Amino acid sequence: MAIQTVATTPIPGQRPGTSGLRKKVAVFRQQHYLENFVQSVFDTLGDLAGKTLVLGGDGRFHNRAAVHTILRMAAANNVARVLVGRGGLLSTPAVSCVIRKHEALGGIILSASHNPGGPDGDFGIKYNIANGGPAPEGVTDAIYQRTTTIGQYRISDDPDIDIDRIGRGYMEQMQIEVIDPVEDYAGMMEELFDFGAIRALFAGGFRMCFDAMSAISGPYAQAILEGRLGAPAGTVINAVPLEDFGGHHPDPNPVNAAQLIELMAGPDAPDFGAASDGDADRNMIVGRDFAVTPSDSLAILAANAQVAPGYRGGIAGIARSMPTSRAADRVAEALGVKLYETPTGWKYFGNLLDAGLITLCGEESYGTGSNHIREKDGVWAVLFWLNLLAATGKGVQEIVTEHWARFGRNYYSRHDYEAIDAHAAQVLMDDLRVKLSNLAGQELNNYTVDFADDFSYTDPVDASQSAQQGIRIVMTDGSRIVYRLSGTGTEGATLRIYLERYEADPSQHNIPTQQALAALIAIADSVASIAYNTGRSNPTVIT
Ligand code: VG1
Ligand code: CO
Repeated sequence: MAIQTVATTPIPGQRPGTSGLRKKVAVFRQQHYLENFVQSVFDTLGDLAGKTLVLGGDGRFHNRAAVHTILRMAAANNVARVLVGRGGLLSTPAVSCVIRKHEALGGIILSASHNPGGPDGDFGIKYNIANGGPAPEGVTDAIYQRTTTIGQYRISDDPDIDIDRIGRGYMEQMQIEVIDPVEDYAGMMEELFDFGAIRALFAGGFRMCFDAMSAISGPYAQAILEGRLGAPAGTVINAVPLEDFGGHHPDPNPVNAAQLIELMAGPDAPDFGAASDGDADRNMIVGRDFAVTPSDSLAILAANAQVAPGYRGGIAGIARSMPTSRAADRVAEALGVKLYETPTGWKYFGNLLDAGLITLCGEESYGTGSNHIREKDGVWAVLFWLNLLAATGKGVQEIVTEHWARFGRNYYSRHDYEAIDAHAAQVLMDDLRVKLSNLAGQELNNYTVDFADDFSYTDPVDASQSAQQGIRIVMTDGSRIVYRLSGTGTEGATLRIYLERYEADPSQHNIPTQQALAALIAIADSVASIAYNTGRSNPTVIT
């Protein structure tokens, strides 16, 4: 069979965002679209002879077709070996795990993560480097530059190999190994957590519901919870990954995981609830009629890390994305370790983890993880919570309220204005930037502005710089408003407003969140003239 060299021309707009290149499925199905991007990745990587790559995706519509195309392109670009998950499936954390375990050069993940799927939904592609983590900006910039000059791509016309059967095959000179998507990952979880204690918890009648939202966490959660940990069958709901996620929006927050939230609020609620997203790197933790905010979850896991065998040696440091609440900062202080504040997106944690500066990290967007891999990890976070519940014998709400009593509570909420006009969003952000220098010292709604700036970050390891990472208005009491535009959306622009207020007094820890933040919400609206600029009087989603 022959390797074809196909002439192509650059396609505009192939710049990766917060987490890879995400577009509507229809865009990805355009002629040469996927091929141009994949060839640009290969060109950026250089000589691939002798190298191993990992390949898999979250099973959304177009996953299978894309896997076959990428295999044929890898074979034509001299890749020595590809490890592909059976059925073309691998969760994002599993790709990270497999890259590291098998010392691959990197991996290609097919997913648009928390974005909806199906023929009218979104598709995405992301390159991860040898540490198992998302390619840093230097690499994604180089890939993007290549997409602007590309003139041809290479592809084999060998027949597709069977990716539904574990085993080895060849395409051209390239070896393709179809692997069990769950095995390596599940083995790693067993080393990190006290499976004996969690097994005993389930054996004692503890009940949980894990909502996989018809996405890729299902097979992992089933194999680990119902398989290795003995949880009753049916513990995992919506467990089969579907191409359109069964119509679910696989973004685990109280709005989208309404089925789980309703169950957890009902009279016969299980003890513990959890959900994950399209590619299984996010997690939502729920107690009986009680959702844990992701920022609190990070702080609580950090404060209690020693319950898990994998973290008994202690924590080197903690990192959180800038808009994530400062709950973890107080834990870091109590532990006497450093807290790092990074831009939004998991790629910024990679250097800190590689250098051993941090052990745990997280984002407000339902992402939590550690140095075990280089991606956020939904099932890992759920197992960590199970380990904590088993070790303490306490309930979710009890653990959280005790944490607040000890450290204070960071009231926190994110307001998203989705699919607004892209130009209007840009105008709003530009206007805000102009206002920044005059805000300090101003009295707004009983708050005094301490400082206002546009967050920029210098990586402490390689000194790389990232500017314009979110506009923040910080009050003298530490309360904050942060404005950012999403880098994962595929329609117009999405404006995210993050709101945070600290409350030390335990007698004030039971105010409904939106009420506790009402004054800040009003300030956020008036400073940015949101209604005027976007034509919207209310956010699309409040989490
Ligand atoms: C969002 C989240 C961010 C997360 C990213 C990828 O990005 O805010 O915290 O890292 O999604 O998550 P943005 O730019 O839309 O705010 V996933 O699970 O979609 O890969
Ligand atoms: Co995700």
